Amino acid sequence: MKIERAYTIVTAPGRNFVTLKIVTDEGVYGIGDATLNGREQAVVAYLEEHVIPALIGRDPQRIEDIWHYLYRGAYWRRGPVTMTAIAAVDMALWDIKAKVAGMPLYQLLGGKSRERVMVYGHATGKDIEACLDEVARHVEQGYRAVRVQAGVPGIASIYGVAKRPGERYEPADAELPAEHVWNTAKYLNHAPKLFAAVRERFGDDLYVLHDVHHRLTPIEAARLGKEVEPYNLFWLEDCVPAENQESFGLIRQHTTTPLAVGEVFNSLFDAKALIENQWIDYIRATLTHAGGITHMRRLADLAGLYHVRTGFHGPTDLSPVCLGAAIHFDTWVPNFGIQEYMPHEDVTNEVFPHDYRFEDGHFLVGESPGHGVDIDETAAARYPYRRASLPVNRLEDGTLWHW
Ligand code: KDG
Ligand code: MG
Repeated sequence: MKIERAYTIVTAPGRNFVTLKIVTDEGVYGIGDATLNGREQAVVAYLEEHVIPALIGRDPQRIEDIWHYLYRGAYWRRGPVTMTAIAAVDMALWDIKAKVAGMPLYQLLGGKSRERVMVYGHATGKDIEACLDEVARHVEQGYRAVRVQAGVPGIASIYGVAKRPGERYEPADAELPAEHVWNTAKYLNHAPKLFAAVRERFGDDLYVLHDVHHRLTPIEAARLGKEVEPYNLFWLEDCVPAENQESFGLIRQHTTTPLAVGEVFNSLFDAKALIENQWIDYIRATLTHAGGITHMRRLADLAGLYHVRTGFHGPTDLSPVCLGAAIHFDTWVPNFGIQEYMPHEDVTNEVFPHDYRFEDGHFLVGESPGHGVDIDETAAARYPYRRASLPVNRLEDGTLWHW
């Protein structure tokens, strides 16, 4: 079997997505998600200029060799653009292998470790009351785990909270980055009140998560973690930027609040010290941005040795192709923790038909051969790419901060 053709499909059904399609001389094809939010065309160029020409004629069944060819062979290792491109190839090749084997992907990985995959949804509100109403809506829909984010008095716009209900909290239509203004003191004084209110109204059984989105220093994160211990969070996510893995060592000394990090990681090496020192509890890197199934399997195995569990990133800026493949991975991986789930818009689902199902706060994996997600190229062509940017964050004096 040989790779005959490969091409990228860029489409914006609700927001931008990049998909790589690899077609074999036997007519079997596979698809991989290559979406890097706000940097979509950089991955397209990397794939079209440097990766696709080197794939033509290769045996698509040699997934491991192709992975190393693209990783080591490039000389320039790692980085989000490179690793997203490699991930898309890897995901498409696993799709092909599973289709050829006539098996759903989870069977090739080693079979089911669980019957269903627990997810967490996003409850967001302009204030605590509005956020609680959103939590209630999720609980009614069967969610067992909910991420809570609420507006903070005195901060005009904040990560995870949309200006108006039903809107996105990160504008997908901003050609250039919107500017937000941040105040750590106001946030730190307010955040514990949100968790207290959630526990007060929903009791102890709900799994409660929160995303700090990289905004604190290590000692500030330590204070927050310690202060919110009575509310028993499932996790505190991205409490500091993670370039310094040692930061988590400092935070860990001060708090038993479980820590999650890694949605911007693109390789095992971003997480090696975090895992080996047991500074974190959940690793959030996911298939599309961290080298695909081949690499994430290694990362998850390393994590498992140190009691670190998976908690894959699953925002709407990853396509249903990533989510579908992730659900197979989650169904298999022994050290599964939780899967993030932000429902895609109907137009997105129309372009990406899939066989996974959401039911009662969980995903159920599909049984069709491959990863179970396809792309309708005719529908995709109706939604042309539009440049879109993530926001930036500044302190009140204008200093650029972490968004
Ligand atoms: O592209 C950036 C988003 O994926 C990110 O802001 C979402 O933090 C996020 C999350 O936890 O889903
Ligand atoms: Mg996050």
